[in-house]
Amino acid sequence: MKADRSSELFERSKRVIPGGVNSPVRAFRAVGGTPRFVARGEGAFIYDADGNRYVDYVCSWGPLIAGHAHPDVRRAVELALARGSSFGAPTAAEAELAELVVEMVPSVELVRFVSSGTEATMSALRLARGFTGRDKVVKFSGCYHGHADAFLVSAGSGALTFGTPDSPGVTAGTAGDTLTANYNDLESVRALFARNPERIACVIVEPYAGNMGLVPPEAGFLQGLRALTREHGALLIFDEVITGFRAARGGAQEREGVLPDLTTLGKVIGGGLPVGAFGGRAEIMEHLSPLGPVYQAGTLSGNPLAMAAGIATLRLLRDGGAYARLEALGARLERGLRDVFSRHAVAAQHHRRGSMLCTFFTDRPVRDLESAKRSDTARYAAYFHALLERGVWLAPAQFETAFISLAHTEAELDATVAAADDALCALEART
Ligand code: KE4
Repeated sequence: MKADRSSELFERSKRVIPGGVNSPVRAFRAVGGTPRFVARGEGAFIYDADGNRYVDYVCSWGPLIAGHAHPDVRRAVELALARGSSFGAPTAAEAELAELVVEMVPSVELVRFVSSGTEATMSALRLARGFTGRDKVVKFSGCYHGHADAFLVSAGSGALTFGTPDSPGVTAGTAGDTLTANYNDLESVRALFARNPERIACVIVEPYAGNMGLVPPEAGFLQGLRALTREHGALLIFDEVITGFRAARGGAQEREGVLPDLTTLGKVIGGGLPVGAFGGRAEIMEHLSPLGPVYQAGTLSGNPLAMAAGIATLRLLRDGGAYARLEALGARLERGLRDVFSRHAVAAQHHRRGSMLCTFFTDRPVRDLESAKRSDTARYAAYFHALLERGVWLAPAQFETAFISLAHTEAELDATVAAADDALCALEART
């Protein structure tokens, strides 16, 4: 496929934007090659600057669960825009979207809107610290919660006491308050609580880890976190920025039957416009300014255009069989890919929860970051490009998750399976 126009745009962007992109993963560095510049999206498809059409499984990294340019979302945003784009004052739309969130997400009694998932998780952490009066937080290796300093930390040498910065610019002081446990390993969490008695404010976890590839929780893991945090007086935060309104109507907490104290949301809640949110039990949320002492604010929080897109999207999900449809589509694609990979005798682990799925190129089980890292990322990169050449756009990195939307039909999924079959043939021919 031609990529001349994308190449030109990439060169032009690199002259004025670091790396030519506004978010690193878009630069294709994990898979190599020229990042495709997108001209437009329509339903399950995106079209790049050279006019090539792709079945889209990035879906803007999750938000486009209804597909690109959905007519209901377009109409809602156009109507809102005609009334003005931002007021810096409360609007009815914010109450309406908040009512939908409270209705759909089991553990949320009050919710505050922000403009990104990072803002949501950053604010939830501050609220947990303010509510408990404790400083330390626990996260998991391989889980990503946005780019706030507290989260860009990995297990330090004294893993049970200090974190070390994952990025320059994160101070040792900040990193020192972030403790890191292993996903699907309750013992690693128990040890942190034992080593830091009454100093841990919260444990934050992706209930389905979507940022080391898709790694689901093993039986009892989330329930164990719920028990441990309750036992030690710490809050449990589910980062449902990916799984919220995606894993189920009420997110992973509904599907798994585990209620956190706070939930962070993003992506789907904005239907493709910038919305993040954090919410939970009223007694916690009432510590937030202007009611309580924990400060949090935002110029464009609750932006009317973003609220309109979010309301239209959640309405499409709230009633009717959206999740049964997403489950059926996900199962069909998983079945097809498993069949193709086994016919080509390519060792892989296929993980799926609903309309989220991921293929790891490894013959061994993947249950945490260490095992995910055993995947053959070079093979994933070759598979990614072979599919891209065949009109299928997967995540341009092994440690991400693919998404299906309500705009995908059996035809697109079957075409994707056929493309994967052809791609694996081509890759075999090269070896
Ligand atoms: P944003 O600040 O990017 O809206 O959300 C941060 C965030 C928080 N929590 C979870 C579980 C997330 O997955 C994310 C962001 N996800 C990445 C994709 N893995 C966004 C894509 C990107 O960084 O460009």
